[in-house]
Amino acid sequence: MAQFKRTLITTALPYANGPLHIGHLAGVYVPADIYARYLRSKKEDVLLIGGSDEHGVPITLKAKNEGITPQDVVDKFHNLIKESFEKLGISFDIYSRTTSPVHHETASEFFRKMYNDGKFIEKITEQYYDQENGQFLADRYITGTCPRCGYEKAYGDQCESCGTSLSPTELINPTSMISGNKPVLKETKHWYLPLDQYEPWLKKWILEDHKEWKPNVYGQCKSWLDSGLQPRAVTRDLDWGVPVPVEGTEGKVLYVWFDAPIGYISATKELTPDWEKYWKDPETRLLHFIGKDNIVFHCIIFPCMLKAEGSFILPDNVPANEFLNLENDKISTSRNWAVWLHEYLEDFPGKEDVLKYVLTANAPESKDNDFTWKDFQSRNNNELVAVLGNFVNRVLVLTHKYFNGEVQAVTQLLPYDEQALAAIKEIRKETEKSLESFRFREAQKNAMDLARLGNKYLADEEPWKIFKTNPDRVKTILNVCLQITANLTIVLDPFLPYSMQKLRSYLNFEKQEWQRLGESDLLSAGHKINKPGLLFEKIDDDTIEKQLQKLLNTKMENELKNNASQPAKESIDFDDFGKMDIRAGTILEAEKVPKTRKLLKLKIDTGIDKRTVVSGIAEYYKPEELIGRQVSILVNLEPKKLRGIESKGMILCAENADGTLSIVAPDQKVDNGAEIK
Ligand code: B3M
Ligand code: ZN
Repeated sequence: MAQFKRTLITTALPYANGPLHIGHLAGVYVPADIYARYLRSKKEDVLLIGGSDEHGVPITLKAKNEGITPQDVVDKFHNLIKESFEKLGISFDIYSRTTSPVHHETASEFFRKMYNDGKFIEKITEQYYDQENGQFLADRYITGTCPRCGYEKAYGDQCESCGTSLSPTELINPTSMISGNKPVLKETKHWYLPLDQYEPWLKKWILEDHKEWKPNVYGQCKSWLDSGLQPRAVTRDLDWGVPVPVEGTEGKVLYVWFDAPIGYISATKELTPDWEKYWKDPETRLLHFIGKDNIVFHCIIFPCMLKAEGSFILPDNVPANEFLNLENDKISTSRNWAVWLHEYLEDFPGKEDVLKYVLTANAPESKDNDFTWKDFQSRNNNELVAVLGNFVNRVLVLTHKYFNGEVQAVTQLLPYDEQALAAIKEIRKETEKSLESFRFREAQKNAMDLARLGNKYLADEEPWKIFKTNPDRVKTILNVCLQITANLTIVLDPFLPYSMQKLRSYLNFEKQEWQRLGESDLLSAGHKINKPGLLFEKIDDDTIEKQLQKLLNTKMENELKNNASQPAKESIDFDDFGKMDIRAGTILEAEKVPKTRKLLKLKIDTGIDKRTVVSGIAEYYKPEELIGRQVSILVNLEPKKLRGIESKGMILCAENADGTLSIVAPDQKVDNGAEIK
């Protein structure tokens, strides 16, 4: 790796049209934060850049649906997102937004430079247009059937079912999202970035010069490059976005994926007058933290933009993650299948680090991964509480108990003590190696090994058993344990920043730089520690049950929505209807059919006869409450044997979308045998 003077870390800008969920965190922000904190603790020059992506069609559609302006939408979510990040402790140097004036200027300037340098091609093409609304239908304003997989709700820019990126004219049966009408084709002029011209350069830059990129990233780039690149339109006919900074282009804006990555530059500009040093000096290492659906934009399109503009550096690495699932199901905003960050922060105050820890332990680094509440609970209880918390607590409590909270000088180091202290350096090496190669789950595991080591050392040495007979030995044991504890505050700080801050306050110990990790005299003899509190608390079953229940409710709501009403059946004539002989009848007897959950055996006076009917309503009615009730019964239905009982006719019921039943009966008492028609 070349020697770099500084690192600029960017994180994908979340769309400001919804709150953040654990998928965003695990994929992008938690790993980026760990890395930034690590570099800061090494006293390196590093910036962590974030912001909201506030343009794009989904935002305007949401505004339209809710009868508010796009600005209202982004204001609401930008603030919610920003605040949630702060509470979770994502240590952005700046969290900006793409509606900021600096961004509009920066993006315009970027486009203008490329335009003036002749880097675009201008094309007049036919695009879909909604005549009723007098509007071109860009990207998500249009839906239709995917030509690849047949999914009926594919968008104009992408099919979410098979993942292919599409252009609107490829859709079968295109429909306007605004009016529901079939759009017409109309000519319009746009500017295209000729990606095809950059293909040879990209092939060398990625496939040869960046073989070290993660296999999932490298592989995706390779398959894009292998299948050949096409020019891409970087402008749209829309009224929300950065206006195209060229005369005579009213009603056109920059494509959201053109302006959004420039947002990284704008945010840096807003942060520091020294921004050019981060973006133009080849000794800066630029890293993009993103999710896998953003790979093509950060590895191919944005680098082409940077290259074409000409004055900026290119990314050195793009450590993209795969997706996180939730309880074995794809996280989905529209299905509300997610753990929302703002809700987590409310439900689990003081447990910000726990979420980060679990998301890192399960990070979808090389393949999709699953978050489950049970795993969340067991990682908290069995790792954070039982290993880390337990070790630290015993060390601090024993130091108070035996030595009044004062660090004792080592009397004599035995081989086991030396071994334990030497292991800290090993752990440091391993943790660094994993961090430097963006393997954060492994890094966290390596760092936690120090707590495991401490726990084992303490359990092996059992100072409580020897204090009476050999207090000098206990001085050494606790000294070793306290040095391990002090080292923990360094090695775990990137992962568990709030908790390590707490631990430092228990130890009465200042924050240390990474370089000191491995020293065995971080706390000197005579140093007084404070009274400890609990670093972590157990999470009980009830708490987890509540979260699971919440998800279960979501699932049920979704099912209800999905089968809300059955579509109407084909029409019939009156004769068809007249064939059904439906009568009012009274239930005389009712009993459960043994060994069934749903069936009741009813004796009914139909006015014509007294007959037996078997009905599947046992889950909704108790036999005794049915006796004497009038019902509607289809009397000329072919008799049928159910569980050995001959059922003659059928009780009419209304069925809800969730399958629950309610008897349909005459509104007032009528004669048995009265015809229902
Ligand atoms: N807002 C897409 C996304 O959130 C997009 C990222 C922009 S990064 C410049 O997945
Ligand atoms: Zn498809």
